Amino acid sequence: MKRKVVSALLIAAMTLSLAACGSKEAPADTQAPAETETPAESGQDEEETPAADTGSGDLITVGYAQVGAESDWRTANTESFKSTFTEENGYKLIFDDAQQKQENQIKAIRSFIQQEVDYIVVAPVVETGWETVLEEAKEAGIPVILSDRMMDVSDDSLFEAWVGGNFVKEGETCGDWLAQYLEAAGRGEEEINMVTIQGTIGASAQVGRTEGMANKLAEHSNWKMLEMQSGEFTQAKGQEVMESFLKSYDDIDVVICENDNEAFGAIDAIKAAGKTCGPDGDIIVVSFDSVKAAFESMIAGDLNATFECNPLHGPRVAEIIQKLEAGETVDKIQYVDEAYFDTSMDLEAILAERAY
Ligand code: GYE
Repeated sequence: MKRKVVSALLIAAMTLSLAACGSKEAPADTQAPAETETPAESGQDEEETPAADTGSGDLITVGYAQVGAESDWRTANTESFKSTFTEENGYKLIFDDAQQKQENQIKAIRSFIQQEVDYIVVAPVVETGWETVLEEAKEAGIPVILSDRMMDVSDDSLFEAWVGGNFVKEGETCGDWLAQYLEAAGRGEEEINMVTIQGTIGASAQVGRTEGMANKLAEHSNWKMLEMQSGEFTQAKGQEVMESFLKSYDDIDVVICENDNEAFGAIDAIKAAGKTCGPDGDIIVVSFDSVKAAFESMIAGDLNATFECNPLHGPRVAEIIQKLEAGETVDKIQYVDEAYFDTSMDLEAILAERAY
């Protein structure tokens, strides 16, 4: 899909806000997230897995080209696919872990084509560079479904549908939260120095979250982004990047981590440098995903807030496949409802119900 098509769809969806996170204790002034236009089911509850029609005894073969195993989010996403696409549910899953390398994903897709799978599912590492291999899938007559991250392709007939999070919106929600948090702390007019530990450069989750935050930075002339560097969505790299930021700047007020695992690394680096973080600390730490460990980090007083990105795409992709099998049309772009969480909420109670 061309960037401008993606942008138009994002803008259309962004005019509608995110779904309410269900907590009664969200900061009063923070915009309550509301429903998106074509929301896929929110993933917090046990989701029903649409079962394949196994009347003929045939299994539907699905090749899943997964990004890697870089984060808790990714582990939950893999688990969602493995527990959905089971023989019991009428599927044969061929799972490939690309270790965060696009060339491995391209190889995996070619191998799925050779194996004549019924569907190819891709969580693309980065947005660009997919045309050739998608053309090959199209020529072989194999439908491709994208989940999690987007692809930037010129011809959107190269894939059937995409389901994932609204990353720009997540970044904007983060910026809005920060503005209100600083305001409530009497720091609304203060010069605020920020750094960003970005995700994998060129991944939709990185591109969108950075863009969303940049939109909010533009609204606050007293916010200064000192530096942005990629932490590759991993805890180890997040720690390394934060260590180098702390060496370069002694006046960081906020660190934006483009996923929770990077935040865990950043928190370790902050503590190792003899500084403190969290609601009572020197540095405000915010991140994206809202995995269980992020709740533990907020409860421990280290992380300030986390902006949700739902990884439970297995049942959503199965639903798309079932519709395609039945000859029905599917929504091309399907955003998932997402929330945010911060230390003003009853985190223990939310954690107890959390699916990932
Ligand atoms: O935020 C991160 C993972 O693409 C939304 O990838 C996903 C991101 C998620 O590694 O933790």
